Amino acid sequence: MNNANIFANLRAQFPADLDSIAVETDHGLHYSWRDLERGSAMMANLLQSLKLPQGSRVAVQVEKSVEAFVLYLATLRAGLVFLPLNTAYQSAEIEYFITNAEPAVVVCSAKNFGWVSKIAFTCAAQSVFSLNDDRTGSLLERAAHCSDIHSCSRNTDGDLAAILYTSGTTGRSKGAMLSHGNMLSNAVMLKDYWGWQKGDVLIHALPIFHVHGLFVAIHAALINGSKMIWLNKFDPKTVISAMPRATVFMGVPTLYTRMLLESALTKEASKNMRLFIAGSAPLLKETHEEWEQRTGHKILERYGMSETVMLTSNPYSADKRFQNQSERRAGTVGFPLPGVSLRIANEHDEQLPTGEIGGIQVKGPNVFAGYWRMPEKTAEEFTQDGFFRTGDVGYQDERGYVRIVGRSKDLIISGGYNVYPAEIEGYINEMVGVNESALIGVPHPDFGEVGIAVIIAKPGAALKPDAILADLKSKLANFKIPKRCEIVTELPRNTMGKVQKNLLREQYKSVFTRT
Ligand code: MLC
Ligand code: AMP
Repeated sequence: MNNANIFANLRAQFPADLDSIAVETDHGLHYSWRDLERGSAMMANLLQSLKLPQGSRVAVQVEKSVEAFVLYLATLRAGLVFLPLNTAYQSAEIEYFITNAEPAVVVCSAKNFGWVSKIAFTCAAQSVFSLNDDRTGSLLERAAHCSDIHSCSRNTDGDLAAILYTSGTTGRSKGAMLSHGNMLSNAVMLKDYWGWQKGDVLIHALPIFHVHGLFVAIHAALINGSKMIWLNKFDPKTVISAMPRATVFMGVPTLYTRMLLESALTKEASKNMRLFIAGSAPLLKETHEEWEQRTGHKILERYGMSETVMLTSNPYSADKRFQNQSERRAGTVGFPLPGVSLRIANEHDEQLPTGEIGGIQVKGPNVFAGYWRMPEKTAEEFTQDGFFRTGDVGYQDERGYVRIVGRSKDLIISGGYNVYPAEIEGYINEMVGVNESALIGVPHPDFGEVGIAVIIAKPGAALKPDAILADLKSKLANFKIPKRCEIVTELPRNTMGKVQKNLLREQYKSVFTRT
């Protein structure tokens, strides 16, 4: 029987010449395919020496580095479950994830080792290692003593490979459980759908704790045996200067708008590039058009989520069989990918006619099994006939292109990161002198959308916006901090007494975009 372990399948596509370059960093380091093979074997042997039960979680909150990527491969290879955490998360957030997921192993930056290990050992973690972005830390020291030969764990399609926490509508994050089969089926299909070719080189400039940078980008490069130009942090100038040596780039819309501000972005600079892919947040039509004008390339926009990996995509190539469907259309996220069933449904989960707006529901081998230890929440998100309710709202036009027009989930997507208002409102409402708050998302030229907190004070209380923001900053990841705080005397409400966030969004919509 074939081994469904995703590492085994990615490894099978490494080039025959293992000494050729697999990863080149912006610091001038080169890693061969053999380095990835040996490094992941040593770390996998270290993890296996801990004799952990099947399904044990390895929680990782470290700065982006090639070694952190190798740790991801090693975890898969050892048959354990990878649990990546955003580096911006602070102690209360990390405490929640570790308490909820009960990882057996935690890997963190040396600078955070004190407080992270305290939380981890309180939650019965067996080992805590450090890993820094300068190739130091106890993980590498310990792995250096392990064998560089390792036989990959055997897994079935349904075995758990990763847990990705996505923020919850009630303020508590849910761990989306992704299996080897979910991720492998998506990677195999995208290799074909996006026309990956021999000689492709990917510029990797995204964080590696979310679906986009960790799964879509890394799996695509590895399954095609393609080299990656690896940037630990996104910098528009560095990406543009790497384009003559690369062919594929993936980014959230903010990365594209930031590159458009650079005069070095020209047709000449991008002439070696084959494909620019965008996703994780809506790409404005203007950005799509300006990019085409400046570079001659039409960005390919696709749509996905933590629970499902990739769901829809604009077409890669002009396929003559489908004359109406071969164009990358701005403002759309394209077609359901092969193997993905997508329907636009009403509140009774019934399919709506073409062109009508409804909830986007999906089914397919890429769709997750459920939320970690939340069977009721999982049941709520699936329909009777097994479709997953994405919480996104849209329609399919007469040619079949999907357009996302809104979200039924109260969510702000800022620079590609998700911010759930309920979580932030919960923190604000606990502050002394606060009566009530509402967090809304408004357009922003750099991040696409950002949060504004609209707050009512308790009678007699004098609230200071700066103090509120500083307090939030001391507790929450930086991207969740509202970019502005407004103190008001009342909030608009409907007849049921519910705050009408749509009216607030309308009122504040031009705060950041007014020139
Ligand atoms: C940083 N800041 C943000 C922010 N990122 N504010 C709002 N939203 C964001 N996304 C703020 C910080 O709080 C800080 O504020 C200031 O900006 C500078 O911080 P920084 O760390 O130096 O920022 P920078 O490196 O410029 O980061 C911006 C970014 C980054 C756009 C490069 O946010 C990023 O990499 N985004 C990509 C996210 C991503 O990969 N999403 C994929 C999800 S997967 P202050 O006040 O403290 O100075 C998914 C599924 C799918 O959605 O379909 O793909
Ligand atoms: P996450 O939970 O971080 O995986 O975020 C997934 C959400 O990002 C989706 O449910 C969508 O709301 C949003 N998203 C992803 N890609 C796109 C896109 N191309 N256009 C609009 N929204 C997107």
